[in-house]
Amino acid sequence: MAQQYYQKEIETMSAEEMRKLQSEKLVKQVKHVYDNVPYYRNLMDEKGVRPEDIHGIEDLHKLPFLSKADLRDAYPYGLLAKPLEDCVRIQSTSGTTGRRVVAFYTQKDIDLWEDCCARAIMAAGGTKADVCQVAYGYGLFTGGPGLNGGSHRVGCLTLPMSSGNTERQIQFMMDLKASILCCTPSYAAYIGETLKEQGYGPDDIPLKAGIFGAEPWTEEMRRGIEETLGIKAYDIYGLTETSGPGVAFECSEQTGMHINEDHFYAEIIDPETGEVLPEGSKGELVFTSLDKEAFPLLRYRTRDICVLSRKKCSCGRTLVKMAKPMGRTDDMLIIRGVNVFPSQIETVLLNEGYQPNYQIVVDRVKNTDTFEVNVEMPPEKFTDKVSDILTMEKSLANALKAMLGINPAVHLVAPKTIARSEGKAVRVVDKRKLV
Ligand code: DLL
Repeated sequence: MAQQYYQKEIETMSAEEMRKLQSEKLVKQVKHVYDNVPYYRNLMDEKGVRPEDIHGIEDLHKLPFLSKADLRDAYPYGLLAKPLEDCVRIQSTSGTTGRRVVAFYTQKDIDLWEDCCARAIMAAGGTKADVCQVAYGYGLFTGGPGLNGGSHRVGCLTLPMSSGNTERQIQFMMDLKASILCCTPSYAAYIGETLKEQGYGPDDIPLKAGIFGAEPWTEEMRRGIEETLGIKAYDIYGLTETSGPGVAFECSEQTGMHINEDHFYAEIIDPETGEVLPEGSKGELVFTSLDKEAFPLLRYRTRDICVLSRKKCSCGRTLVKMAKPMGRTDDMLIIRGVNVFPSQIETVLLNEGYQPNYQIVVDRVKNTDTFEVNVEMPPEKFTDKVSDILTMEKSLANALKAMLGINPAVHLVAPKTIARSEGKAVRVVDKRKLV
């Protein structure tokens, strides 16, 4: 396949030129943040570092880290670096108010983000002749809006489907001859299975490529999707905090994702000590947004475990590559594309009058995540009347849905039947083999 680039000059820039560009941007960005974000200014002051100490990327390690806890402390406006009147959009993660990340964008931030997604679409072979079906969720989640914007920039005919309603997805895909599908890998697999059940083989399906991300997926899953849909499946990575999808994207080589490092500088650190590790080491991925205006995070700890590589890539891009994330340093689960923390479940249980004796069981059946929460009935609520149990389960499921945004299957079990642990409680049983 002839290589297509959205911004060739940047995507194939020499390492020296890239470092120069990053350094120039970093110096400006640190000043912008120091002048406009008192929260981060305090962190810098505490560490005794001033904007004048940062002359380029070589000084990045002097800056303090930002973590999800900082985002929580500063919610909602504490990390905003532009007046609200200059902001045009928010996007957000799922979760409670406390856990929710609200990211702000100026128009320039949106432009930059959409450029990143356009690079991903063109790396997957997309051109203005393509019909791009965007089946990521639209709304607060960044998946739909991000890929939608990227698709427009490439000039594809964009089908803004959002997720769900699989029958309709298939109808539009077939009738309008969608050639690129953007959604989570588990939804792609589900769409593939449904097409197969309806009698469509890979040659009957108009798709040529898929851009799948937002959750971990394996090489086996990739092969399965590629075979069923008759496509090449590309990985895409991102997080709400840094803008959304398109922080990194795969090219035809399919050996890791190129990081859009002219916008997001990546470091790998030892999660225990914070020490910056050399290329090729496994550790926590940390991003510095080099030119975002409204919500510029410096040295943001993603909690994703990853490895970076600067090996030459056959696609011609010189952008550093990240491996598929290999897990997380926290207990966040991604279930059906939604970020779920066990502590959120615990909060609901306590609010609803239950003890925190519970276990979360996650599995993947027919490429769709299943999500069960087994909870002990407290002795004072104990009943063996089936209708009462069903009512209690339903009410707890509703409370969990309200908190998490996805529906668990709740099973109430008799008091003292969930195994007690002598060490760390095993709260999560994840049967999906994702890495
Ligand atoms: O998932 C943004 C996104 C949308 C990425 C569409 C790709 C496509 P959040 O909901 O904030 O944002 O979740 C971010 O999801 O820290 C990773 O743990 C995980 N993640 C995202 N992409 C991948 C991927 C979006 N390709 C969190 N592989 C991140 C594995 C991924 N994990």
